[in-house]
Amino acid sequence: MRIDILTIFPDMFRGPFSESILKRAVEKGLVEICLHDIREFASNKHRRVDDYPFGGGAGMVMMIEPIERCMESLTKERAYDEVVFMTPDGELFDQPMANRLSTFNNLMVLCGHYKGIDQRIRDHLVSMEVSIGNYVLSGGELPAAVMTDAVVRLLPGVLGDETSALSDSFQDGLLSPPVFTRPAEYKGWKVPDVLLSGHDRKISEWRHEQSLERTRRLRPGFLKNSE
Ligand code: 6GU
Repeated sequence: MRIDILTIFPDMFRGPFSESILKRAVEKGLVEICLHDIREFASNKHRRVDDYPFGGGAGMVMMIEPIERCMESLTKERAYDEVVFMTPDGELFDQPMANRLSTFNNLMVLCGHYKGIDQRIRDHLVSMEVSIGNYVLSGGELPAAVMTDAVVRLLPGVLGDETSALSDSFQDGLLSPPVFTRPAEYKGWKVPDVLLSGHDRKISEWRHEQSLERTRRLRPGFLKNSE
């Protein structure tokens, strides 16, 4: 899979993409993450990428031209499954959406600023708008990094244990059961006996019951949708 990210702040991604699972996925060649600085596509002398809003008002608006030129340099090389614009009024990102995006070959992600991007970009150049939750962030960069993490970890071969993405919280519509490691008792706090019993069937049953109980208590909506 290849993910092209268009941003005026490419450096915001270098931290999250240079550690842990994302870093390993890139090193293994399982995903190619390409950062594109929109500013490099500004044709004017001062490399301006925003301008005053027609009709007046506060704040600057990201201009069409540099974004369109950046997109065109990419679309002439390959076809994209979706061109995503990150915005708080987009479709809410969730696990099913991450699953769908992870099946793509080429994904383009545009980071902009709410109220701050010429509407014609959204109308004509974007195929999908995504939000990561009902709160406002300063730009689409952190949301794009969040979405990228959620998608890349689903790609085959990214997680060490091939089955672990499947047993994730949310993946089967249930929250994960609690986990424990040594010591079996710490300051009188005990690990549930069943986990020490060596009885595989009982352990599976216990974990499933814990998943159900946690889901009922913490995400009752998940169960309502599947019962
Ligand atoms: Cl995608 N962008 C911004 N600026 N804020 C957000 C968001 C996106 N999703 C939640 N808040």
